[in-house]
Amino acid sequence: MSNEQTFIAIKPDGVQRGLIGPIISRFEQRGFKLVAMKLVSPSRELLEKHYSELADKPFFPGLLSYMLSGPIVAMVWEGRDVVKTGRAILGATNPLASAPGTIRGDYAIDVGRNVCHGSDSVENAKKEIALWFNENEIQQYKHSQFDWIYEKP
Ligand code: IDP
Ligand code: MG
Repeated sequence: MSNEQTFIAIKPDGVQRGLIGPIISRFEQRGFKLVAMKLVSPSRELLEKHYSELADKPFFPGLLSYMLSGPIVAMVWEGRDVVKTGRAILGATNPLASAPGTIRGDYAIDVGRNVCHGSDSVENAKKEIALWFNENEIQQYKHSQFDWIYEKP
């Protein structure tokens, strides 16, 4: 399927450190299609929902303060296998374990300042996209490069 979608976010440290362009470029240059993007300051309630699976973790309060510390670039990227491949582009959760060439492996050191977020499954991607975006914020268009990126639709 070339229309799989994932939720990718540039966290407050990524925005403040001038990494919006480089992070977007990695997804663009790989061939994925941007279908939604906004610079947002999410509410605590939204972030509690977004990270609900981590509510019991000792780092949860710190994670919420981190995510509330400045604006976030929220995006939806579309393309074949984009959920799994998006995670590979991001690198491991702990940047010290991320391979060079990944976003976290090139731009981050601490797990609590790992500059980006990406959905970890197709199911969670659907939930996260619905949490962060209204349906009318998701664009539908043909990517001009489509036939140069995919052998078969
Ligand atoms: P992921 O972002 O790679 O999917 P998750 O396990 O879902 O990783 O954790 C969500 C976020 O919580 C991480 O990206 C990171 O910012 C933060 N986090 C995870 N583990 C730790 C930790 O041990 N200390 C501090 N922050 C953590
Ligand atoms: Mg996660």
